[in-house]
Parts: sequence; C-alpha cells; structure tokens
Amino acid sequence: MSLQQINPRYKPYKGAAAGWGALKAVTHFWLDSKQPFKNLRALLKTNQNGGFDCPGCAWGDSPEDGRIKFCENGAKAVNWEATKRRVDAAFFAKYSVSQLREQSDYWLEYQGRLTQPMRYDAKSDHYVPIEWNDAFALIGGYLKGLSNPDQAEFYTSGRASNEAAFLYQLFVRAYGTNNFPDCSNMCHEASGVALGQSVGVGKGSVTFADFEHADAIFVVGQNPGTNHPRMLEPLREAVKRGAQVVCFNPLKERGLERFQHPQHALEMLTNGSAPLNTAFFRPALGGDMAAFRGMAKFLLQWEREAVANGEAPLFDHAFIAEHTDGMDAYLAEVDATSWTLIESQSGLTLAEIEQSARMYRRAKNVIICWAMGVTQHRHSVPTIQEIVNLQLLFGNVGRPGAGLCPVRGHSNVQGDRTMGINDKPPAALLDSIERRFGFKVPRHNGHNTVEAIEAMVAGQAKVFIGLGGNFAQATPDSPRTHQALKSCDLTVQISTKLNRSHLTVGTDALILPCLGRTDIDRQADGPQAVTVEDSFSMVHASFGQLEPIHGSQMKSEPAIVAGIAKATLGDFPVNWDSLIADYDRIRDLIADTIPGFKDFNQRVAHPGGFYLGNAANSRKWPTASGKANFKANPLPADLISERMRKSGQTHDLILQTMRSHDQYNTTIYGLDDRYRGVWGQRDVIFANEDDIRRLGYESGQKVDVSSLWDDGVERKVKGFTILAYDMPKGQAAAYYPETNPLVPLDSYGVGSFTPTSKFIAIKIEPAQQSKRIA
Ligand SMILES: Nc1nc2c(c(=O)[nH]1)N[C@H]1C(S)=C(S)[C@@H](COP(=O)(O)OP(=O)(O)OC[C@H]3O[C@@H](n4cnc5c(=O)[nH]c(N)nc54)[C@H](O)[C@@H]3O)O[C@H]1N2
Ligand SMILES: Nc1nc2c(c(=O)[nH]1)N[C@H]1C(S)=C(S)[C@@H](COP(=O)(O)OP(=O)(O)OC[C@H]3O[C@@H](n4cnc5c(=O)[nH]c(N)nc54)[C@H](O)[C@@H]3O)O[C@H]1N2
Ligand SMILES: [Mo]
Repeated sequence: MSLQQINPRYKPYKGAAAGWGALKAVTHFWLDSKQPFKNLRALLKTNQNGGFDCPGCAWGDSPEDGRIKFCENGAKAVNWEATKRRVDAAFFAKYSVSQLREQSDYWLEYQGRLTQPMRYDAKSDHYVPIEWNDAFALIGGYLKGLSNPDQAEFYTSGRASNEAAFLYQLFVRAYGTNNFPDCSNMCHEASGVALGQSVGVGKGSVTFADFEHADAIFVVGQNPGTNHPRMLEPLREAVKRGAQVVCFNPLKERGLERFQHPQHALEMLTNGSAPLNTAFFRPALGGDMAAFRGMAKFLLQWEREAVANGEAPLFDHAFIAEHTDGMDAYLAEVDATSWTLIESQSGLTLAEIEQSARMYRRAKNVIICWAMGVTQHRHSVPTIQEIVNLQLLFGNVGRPGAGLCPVRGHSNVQGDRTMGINDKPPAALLDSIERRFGFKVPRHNGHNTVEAIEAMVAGQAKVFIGLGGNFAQATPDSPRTHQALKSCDLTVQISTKLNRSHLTVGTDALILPCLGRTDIDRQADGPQAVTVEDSFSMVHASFGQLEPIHGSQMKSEPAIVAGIAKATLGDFPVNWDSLIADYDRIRDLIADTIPGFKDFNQRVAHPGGFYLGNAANSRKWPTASGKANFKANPLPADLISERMRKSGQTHDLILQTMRSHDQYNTTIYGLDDRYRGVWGQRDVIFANEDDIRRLGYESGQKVDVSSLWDDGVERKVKGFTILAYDMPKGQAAAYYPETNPLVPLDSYGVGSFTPTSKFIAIKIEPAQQSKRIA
C-alpha cells in the first residue's frame, strides 16, 4: 500500500464510534507499516506492565487490571513509529530541501524514520551526513559563542520521557537560561495557571478510580472518541451504572454520541450501541464560562430558596467553611452577572443551562473534564476557574468520585513539567537544583512559545533546539514562525520523523534522529526503561519492545541531551556519560531533586507504577491563603476582542481549529476524518448550512479564508472547500495545522499565553486560486 490517494468525498458516517470501522482502520495502518507481525507484538505490549507507554495520549489506565489496553488511534501511533521505511543519507541526497518543502506534511512523515544525523549544507541545499560527535561539537560551539545564554531557545514536545526532560532542564539551567518554550504552552497551560491559583496544584485532582464513583461526568470542549479513545470505556461504564454524562461541545462528536467497545465481541456482532451521553449541549465558541456561570446562578437561586424554605442547603457549607476562601466575593459576582449576558455569550438557552444545572444538582459526586475547547481561548484561565468555583460550592474536590480533570494531550506532557520543563520555574525547584548540584541557577523567567518566536523574529534569539515536536507547524502564525526559525544561526531538531521543522532551517541546521517509545534502548549497562506520568499523576516505567531499524544510528533522547551537554559544559555539573550508561542514575538524581520522587527506582519497579499524590485531592491547598480560592472573575464584556474589531472589518464566522480522526497533532496519518464523514481531503472548512447560504456560497464550493487582526498583516489560507455541517450558527471549524497561518501570534490567552486556536474571527471569499500559502 502506498500514500493514500482517494477522491475527496463528504458523506456522513453512520456507524458508532470505535467498533468495526475502527478495526478496519487499524488493519490498514498495521499492514502499511511493512512489519505487521512485529508490530502486533508491540501492540499487545502497549500499556501493559513491562511493556511501553502508548505514545498516543496521556489518558491513564486502572493500575490494577491487566486487560489489554490499546485503541484505534494508539494503534496508529505505534504503527506509525514502528515503520521499517527509512529516511537516510540516500534519501537526502535524492531530494534537496527546496524540493522537500514542496511536499505535504503527510508525505514528509510517511517517508519513514530518520536514521542518521544530518547537517544542512546551504551551498547544495541538501542535508549531508555528519558524525554524532561532530554534531555535538557544532552545537556546543554555537552555544558557547552566544554572548548571553538567553539567546538560545530550548523547545520540548510532550513525548520526552522524564529522564530525557530532567537531563535537558539540568543542562539548560547549568548553561544559564530558563528559555523553555514547550508544547504545553499551546495546550493545557491555562489549566496549570488557573488550577495553581485556585487550588494550589496545576494538575488534575482525580485518579482513574474516581471515574468508577462519579454520579455525573461533564466532558467539556473535548473529543475523546478521537483524541482519548480509552476514556470512552469509563464513560460507557458510568452510563451503565446510571451515572450521567453531560457534554458541552458545539460539534456533536460521534465518539460522544454513540459508542461500541472494540474489545467486546458481542456488541460488535449485534452492531448495537448503547447511548452514551445523557445530555449534549452545544455552546458558542468561548461560551463555556458563561454557561458555567449560568449554572452557578441557578444553583445559587435554588440554594437560597431551600434555605428560605427551611430545607437542607445544596452547597457543602462545612467544606466551604473549612477549606475555602473568597466565596462571598464570588457569589456577589454571580449575582452581578446578568442573565442576558449569560444567554448571549454562552450560546445556550436559559432552559438548557437550567437543565445542566439540574443534572449537576442531582449528582452527589461530580467530575468535570476538559481539554482544548476550553484551554485555547483568550479567557481560558477564568473559564477554568469558573469550573473550579462551581465544584468548590459543592465540595466536589478531594472526595472519591469527584474532582477536576484537565485531560492532558501528549503522553508525557505532564511529566515534563514535573521534571522542571518550565519557563517560569517555581523558586522551590530552583533551590532544590542549586542545593543538589551546587551551581547558581538562572532566577529570571525564560521564554514561552510565543515569546520565543518573538525573540527569534527580533533577532534576539539565535539558536533553536527542539527536543521532539514540530515547532514550525504546531505554532501559530506560520509564515512568521517560519521566518523566526530561518533567522536563527542554528536550528537543531531531535526527532523520529521528517517534518516541516527540518525544512525550515537556520543558517546552520541539524537533524538528530532518536529512538521512540517503542524501540529497545540499549546502553552500556544493558537495555533501559524510561518513565512517564499520565493525567492522573501515575508514574510508570516504559520499556521499548522493538529492535531499532537495522543499521541505523539513532540514539536515545537522554543520550542526545547528554551529548550536547557534554560538548557544551564538559563534565559539569554531572558526569553525563555515566548517567547514560544506566538510567537508574538519572532517576536517583530525580529522587534527590523533585518532590514526590523519593526512592524513585524502587517505587517505579512496582507493576502499574506509583501515584505521585496531589495535595488538592487530599484537601491540602498549597496556595498563598492556604485555602482553595473562589475566583471572582467577571465574564468578558465581549468575546470579540478589541484587536479583532480594530481590523475595521466585521467577521463572517468564528473559527475553531481542531484535529481530524487521522492525525496526531502535526502528524497526518491519512486524509480521512471518518466520524465527521470527510474522506481523502483536509483543506475543508465546516459551517452551518444557513450561514453558508447567508454568505452566498454552496456547500462544496472552494473559498479563501482570512482572519481579522489589527496589525495590517494579511493572514490567509486558500482553496478550502466549505462544507455544510450540523453545528451552531456563526461558527466554523477546520483542521490544524493547515489553518495555523490564520492564528495571530499575539492573540493568546490572558495569563496563559496560549494561542487562541479555538476562536479566530474570519472572513470568507470565493477562492482565487487553489494553492494554499503556509
Ligand atoms: N489521535 C489523536 N490523539 C490525540 C491527539 C491527536 O492529535 N490525535 N493530540 C493529543 C493532544 S497534544 C491533545 S492536547 C489532545 C487534544 O484533545 P481535544 O481537546 O479533544 O482536541 P481537539 O481536536 O482540539 O478538540 C477540541 C474539541 O473541543 C470542541 N470545542 C472547540 N471549541 C470549543 C468551545 O469553545 N467550547 C466547547 N465546549 N467545545 C469546543 C471541538 O468541537 C472539539 O470537539 O489529544 C491528544 N490525543
Ligand atoms: N491551530 C492549532 N494549533 C495547535 C493546536 C490546536 O488545537 N490548534 N494544538 C496545540 C497542542 S495541544 C499541542 S500539544 C501542539 C503540539 O506540538 P508538537 O508537540 O510540537 O507537535 P507534534 O505534531 O506532536 O510533533 C510531531 C513530531 O514529533 C517528532 N516525534 C514523534 N515522536 C517522538 C519521540 O519519541 N521523540 C522525539 N524526539 N521526537 C518525536 C516527530 O518528528 C514528529 O514529526 O500543537 C499546538 N498547536
Ligand atoms: Mo496538546
């Protein structure tokens, strides 16, 4: 089988999520990996004790049960990584960088695994081989040559293991900067910021077991059928038990509507599917804060009525008195918020908000889950704090079956932050590093992703190193980001697969190929395991299972970081080589430095790993007040920002950018989005049929799309097919990364710096030509 090439089609999907369609899809990717039987062995080892952590999402599994746990999209991730195809010196001799730039993101990644270190040769415009030690020396030379360590940017994508991340931050801080732009900045940063201020811990408070005791689970701005398929099982179990699942999503995502379990043969044979959701609300983009405020307003009204009638109060007053601060100011803010604003901003009717408040009230224990539909807005921090406020009124934090659940993305994005990948490091972390390693750590904040791009554009940052990821495509304002990378003296990408970041080169550029999660990692003292942390703060080991591609020169991520560190700093502040021989030694350093990791090596040997703990979950609040804080934030006066208005134009629609079923972030596995009925194409934009007509188009027509911002820069993508879709009026939806050129670099969340990828004011015009710019 070769690169998928089918005629673009648009045909609504009739089946349930997962089930037969999923198995069919897995089979395609499995056969296409060129080594199906080897990969089957790997799949059977996914998320098993002694196996490897799935490189898909950060959803956790029950540590006790030994059932096989993988899903369609996890299987795609494994097969994609475990391909036999290779991108080696011969490949780069064949194609110049300019030629490769003409190819799609899909084509680039499909070419296979990167297998040897390469250096860009500007004269021939080709990548040419380089020895590992020369590559390390080159990087060390550039870094030592900078007049200030803050002129280098050290990006991390959330697949890096705890061991790689810990070494990376140690090296970078010993070098002298906190410039740690991170994929998390574009992802759950708002959750970390909001939860930190509200409850003192920037992570989710629930564990896997809580899902078994919840009476209601809210799923807000998240598409688990595609992005966290293993989450569908606890949701389905909850509904079976009689618990309620309440979804807030403008799109009726198929995985949330109906669900079949791929490992339950009977249901697949009868082709039956249990109804999953007990309610589905479809808010305006960015309307969730208003919706939750409205729920709080109804519940407050009922609380007052109950008290007036001498009935039992609704709120958990004992919890509120003992554990919280600021309720009165918050309730005053709730009283001050008008129903008119709540209704217009949420995009829901008061009857719908009342219904969701009733469902909330009926449940004793409530878990609220959220993801990118909540975190990628200008007011994401206050939105998440509104979710917390509601939960605090009812004591729904730190009780079995209840809590806060930001469902994380990359499989170890949470662990990377725990290990110190943080551009605004807490003083305690820096103190602890200083104490353990005896060097003066940089104390000033570093750059996040947006600030890193600005620094590169301004010529203030000159060296970019990426530990995984695809910086050029994942970040906003693509032409500007590309310019940022191109203006560097040196760009270095530590990667498994070819992507556009390798083709967006600085004056000098390196590709350093690394082992992936599935590969066996052999070092001087034998095969090594790494560790990761899931969304529930469970830390466990991951052992690669597959022989790395024969004859390849890939190194592990820890070994590459150590190589760069040694070439830059020598044996300071640690003997880097000795750490790489046996990763237990890295874990001993982690145990000495990072809270919660005492006796790390012993504890991680336990099957299923160990629970890091979460203060908020045990009702301890490491905030300044020592309590959980109600946050009295007003609703935004207007979701359309000043800067969108100052463009002088009125928008046609508000666009959200999201994932298809056949992609992993910037990695495109295929051109289908099965549950949304899209086949063989990605340059599509969904809108409500009435809007399409109102704007003077027909479904299927080609359009150009531009975004509104006040800086005079034209941001446009061309030749997209507009498709009528069942969605609220006024909205549009399209895939990322193709639409990243539309996201202005300085349109980001207040307090989070997360690009507002789910709220872009756009104009549509008939297509001028069919090629898109990016
Ligand atoms: N297979 C696969 N798995 C993945 C990934 C992948 O790309 N592919 N990516 C991983 C990563 S890094 C992450 S962060 C997660 C992402 O997981 P998700 O957050 O599920 O990812 P998105 O596709 O961005 O989906 C956002 C959802 O929010 C809805 N939404 C958009 N705006 C709003 C809003 O304003 N309000 C509400 N209520 N809903 C809204 C959209 O309709 C969509 O259903 O998945 C992880 N897992
Ligand atoms: N418009 C818009 N933009 C977004 C988003 C959105 O919803 N809308 N979502 C944002 C989110 S949530 C995130 S997390 C970011 C994702 O941003 P990134 O994490 O930077 O992007 P990925 O696409 O996950 O990175 C894919 C590349 O990682 C490399 N890779 C894969 N596995 C490994 C490994 O094991 N080790 C190493 N070293 N490299 C590996 C491969 O070379 C592959 O090409 O994008 C963000 N950008
Ligand atoms: Mo993410």
